[in-house]
This record gives sequence, structure tokens and C-alpha cells, in this order.
Amino acid sequence: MFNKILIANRGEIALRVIRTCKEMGIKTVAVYSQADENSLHVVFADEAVCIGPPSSKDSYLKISNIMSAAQITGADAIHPGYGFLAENADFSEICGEHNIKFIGPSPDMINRMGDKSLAKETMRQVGVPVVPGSDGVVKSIEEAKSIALNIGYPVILKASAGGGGKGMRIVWEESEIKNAFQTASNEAEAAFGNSALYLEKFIVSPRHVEIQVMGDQFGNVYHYGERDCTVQRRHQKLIEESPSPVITPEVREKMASAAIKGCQSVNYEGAGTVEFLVDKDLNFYFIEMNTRIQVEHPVTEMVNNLDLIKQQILAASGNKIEDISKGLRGHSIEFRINAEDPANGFRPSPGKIEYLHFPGGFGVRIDSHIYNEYTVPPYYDSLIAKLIVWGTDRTHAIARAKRAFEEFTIEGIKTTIPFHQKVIENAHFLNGDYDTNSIDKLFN
Ligand code: MV4
Repeated sequence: MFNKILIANRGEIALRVIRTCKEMGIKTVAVYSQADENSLHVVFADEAVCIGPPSSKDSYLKISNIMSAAQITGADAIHPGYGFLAENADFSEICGEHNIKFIGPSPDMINRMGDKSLAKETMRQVGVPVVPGSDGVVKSIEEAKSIALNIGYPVILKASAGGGGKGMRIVWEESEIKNAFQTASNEAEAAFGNSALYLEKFIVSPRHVEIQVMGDQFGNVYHYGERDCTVQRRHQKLIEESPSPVITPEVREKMASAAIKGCQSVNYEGAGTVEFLVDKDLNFYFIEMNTRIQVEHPVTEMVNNLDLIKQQILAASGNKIEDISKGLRGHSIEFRINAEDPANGFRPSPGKIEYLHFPGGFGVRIDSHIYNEYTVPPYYDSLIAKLIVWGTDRTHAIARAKRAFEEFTIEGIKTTIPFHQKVIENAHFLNGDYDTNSIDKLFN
């Protein structure tokens, strides 16, 4: 087992990892930017090293500074959390070269899965259902036209190096495809330095459902059920839950088997998420694989009664991990509390928290790095807390969320709490009757 883990991240996920390390008797090193010197991850870690000025590119993304921090503190492993360097192949490789275990994917796995058209091809070849479309990259507007003619409009062009919505264009009819191809490839080149696109049939009103998987060094790959992340705005997830309100046991079994088959075919190790689109008839199609722990992992922890960060650390240090034989229990929902104003287009709202009160009680979990009189810095993402509720069923979980939000008080900045309070009173949400385009329907 590791002696000392450096957490190459900030905010709630840095704290989340520190908590599990402490429970496992592993020492911890926090790294922080000058904007985060008053952060809780700095307080709760055994040691802390400043790695640069506020800007992410000079601190949390600065590989040389993080490696120096690991070497001077004698860390034998690095946990990257999510975002920042979590899916950076160079970082994963450099850790290996310095004999520091990267608690995340190998450089090879990052490259395979980071290329979305290659990942899709890999999955398709082992029989995982994928959205009909191009086999790999589309090289020209003519080729795009010919494939689209074959599968029928609407279609969607996606950046191979993309993911999470960047470099995507929906094309409703042939007259739009030339322009869409050019703007999507330009956007992809500017954002990722790679203009490659692939093409798919556009699924008009899908749900986003993902399977949590974990692999160990003995070739075991287990799944821990699904998360439904359909409540999103501009590709930012706002609410996630497990189980999905629409997935049947039969569909869950098929989706999970497909996810495991795909992961076993590439000898997947560690935590991963296999993302699917689900249509109205509950047909599911692989779209992407994420090779990291995700923001929404707690809902999976709650229904499995299992610490996923602990499983990641166990797997990375060469131990066996736990399977799902205990079964899934109850229903869990996560609400992302962002420092944003939902009444004004979710505009960022950093600043000083003048008063804070967290909810508590049975079935209520808060993962957060904020505290009373903490100042939310403007430099990083706006997530300041996650409210995770557990109930015996979905109705019970929603009732808990409602009473938890009545206790939850954050003054001094705007947050997404009023958005969530509206959503959990909305009949469409209560009935599970929504898709990825429903955000306005749920908030009004
Ligand atoms: C799609 C799709 C429909 N059809 N692919 C969005 C982010 C990335 N993870 C994949 N995404 C989508 N891919 C096909 N073939 C719908 C989405 C999608 C979406 C698209 C437009 C507007 C909002 C969306 C929200 C979630 C998913």
C-alpha cells in the first residue's frame, strides 16, 4: 500500500480524496495555488506545498511544479481527482518515469479513450452498441454528405479530440452540412489542436446514462450500476441520480454487460465511466468513455455503500477490489451547488460567503470545501458544494432533498440552490419525464 499520496487538485475533490486516505492510514500532501492558501484541503492534508500563482496553467496544470512537490515530500503516488491533469497522458507518463504511481489511467489508455472516434471504433468492434455513423474520422465534406445521405438527417458532427460538447454541430439537412463541417473543424482545431471530426445520427431527445466501472490488476472489471445525468445545461451536469428513473433491470443488465465487455477488451484498470445515450424506446448507444473518477461518483457510492476512492487506491496499489455482490440499495441524487446565479443565465458569482449553514441528518451528505466567511475565488470552476441525498426510493430521496434545501443557507453569493428547489417541485422531474433538452421545462 502507498505511504503518501499527493493530491494534484483543489476544492471538494481534493478534500474527498484526503478523507479516504486518512481512513486508510495513508499520509497526504496537498498542493495549492496562491489563491487557495486558505483552502480546507490545505488545512486537512498532512503537508501542503504552494505550486504557483492563481492561474491554473501556472499551478494546477503545471506538471513540473507538481512533480517537484511530490519529490520534496517523498510522495509515492499521485491522485489527480477530476479535471486539471486527470486525463493528461504526459502527466501520467512522467509520474511513471519518476516511480510515482499515477492513480489513474496509463498514457496508452488516455490516448485510446481520449480520441473519441477511436474509442467508439474500439467499442463497436467488440459488439458494444454505438450510434450509427462514420467508421472513424470523416475526411471531407463530400464523405460527410454521403454518410449522412445513407443514415438520414439529422446528423451530428463531433470533434475526435473533443468530449463534453465542444466542437459539436447538429446538421438538420444537407444544405447546412458544408458550413457545419467547417465551423466544427475550426472550433476543434482551436480548442484541441486537432481538427478531426466524426459523424453520427443525431438522437433527438436522448437521456444521458453512464455506467460506473472499476478494473483491478487481476483482470477483474466490475460495474457499480448506472447514473442518470440527463439534467444538464450547456453540457454542464446539474443533477445526477442512481438508479436512473427510466432504466429497467433488463436494460441495466445489458448496458452494464456491454460496458464491462468494452473495458475488458482493452484490459481497463482503475475507475472509469462508460457513457451512453438512451432513446425513448430505451435503446442505448455508447458515446464516450471517461478514464477518471467523476464529480457525480457519490450517488454510486450511496447505492452501493462503497467508497470508490478507496477502491481506486486499492486497485492502483495492486489489491483486489470489491464487486457488486451486495446489490444496489435505495436511491441517491446529487445536486451541484455552483457559485452561479440561475436567475441571470447562470452567470458566475464568486466572492465572500457571509453566512453558511449546511443541512444534516439521516441520508444527507455534503461534499464541499467551503466554510463560513470563505471567499470563492474567480479563477476556477464554480462548483462549491454537492448535496447528496439517499432515500429508500426516488420519492423518499426527493422529500429528503426538499427538507435539506430548507436548511441549506449560503449568503453573500448567488448559488444554484433556488434552481434545484424549483426542479424538485416540477411535475416533469417528479415523473422522470424529461431529456437532455428539457432544462427550461424543468426550471420554469
Ligand atoms: C449526441 C447527442 C445526440 N445524438 N450524440 C453532448 C456531450 C457529449 N457527451 C455528447 N453529447 C451528445 N451527443 C448523438 N449522436 C446529444 C448529446 C447531448 C446534447 C446535444 C445537444 C444539446 C444538449 C445535449 C446534452 C447532452 C447530450
